[in-house]
Amino acid sequence: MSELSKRDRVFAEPQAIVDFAFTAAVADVFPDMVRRSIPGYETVISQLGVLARLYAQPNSAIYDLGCSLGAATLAMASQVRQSGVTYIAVDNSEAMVQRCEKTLQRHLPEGVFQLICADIGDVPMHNASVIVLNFTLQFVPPNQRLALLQRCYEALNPQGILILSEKCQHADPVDQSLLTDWYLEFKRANGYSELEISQKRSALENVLIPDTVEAHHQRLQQAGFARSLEWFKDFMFASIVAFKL
Ligand code: GEK
Repeated sequence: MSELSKRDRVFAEPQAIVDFAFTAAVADVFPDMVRRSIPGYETVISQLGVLARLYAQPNSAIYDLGCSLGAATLAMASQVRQSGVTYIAVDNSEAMVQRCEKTLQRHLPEGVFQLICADIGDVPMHNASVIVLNFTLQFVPPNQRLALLQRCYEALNPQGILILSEKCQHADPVDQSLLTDWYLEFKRANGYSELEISQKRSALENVLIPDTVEAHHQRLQQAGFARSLEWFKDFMFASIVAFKL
């Protein structure tokens, strides 16, 4: 079995629950973890390539914020045809960045990408045509989210886009409860045990803080984006494209 297809057993054994972190143990099984935990993850990744292909501008930068192992960067780089595009992938987990570097080096020509191990709040951004926050904003403390989106907006060139994918919360409690039940069944169907599901849920409780889709649209507007459009939804996982005019 290749390193990329290792089975996620991070929460398989009973353990003292601490806040979830992107450790080496998580990075080692990450492709399996996201595939079995985020409905539609593979579809979102491949469509990021399609959207980047449409909106990338020649001689601009494409940012992948919270890049993990670089799946979004690779999908975009395989589709974009515009010349002079640089891919800037950022993550603050050393374990992720170490593994991501090997992958990007294997698949992309030298000089086409920069990989930065840092907090996305600290990375200067400019001349961007596409910025991706693929399931990352949900891990940023809520009181820092607007400032980050404002920085994304400032960094984008006119006609640039931000792609924001998130686990969302539903305002209606009945909808929220139905979707939660369906999502739990999705995890069971993907082979996670009740113990794995409940231990991971507790570990994520203070770390992954979801907003409603409406709150995302509102915040994007507040950050300056003229228009935002939800283009993907699978249970409570949604992806939005926000446009800078
Ligand atoms: C993918 N986008 O495969 N600064 C930098 N990185 C951060 C920060 C931060 N403040 N907060 C979290 N991260 C990826 C999947 S995973 C989503 C993204 C998930 C990083 C964190 O280290 C992790 O690698 C990533 O954001 C979130 O398309 O695991 O549900």
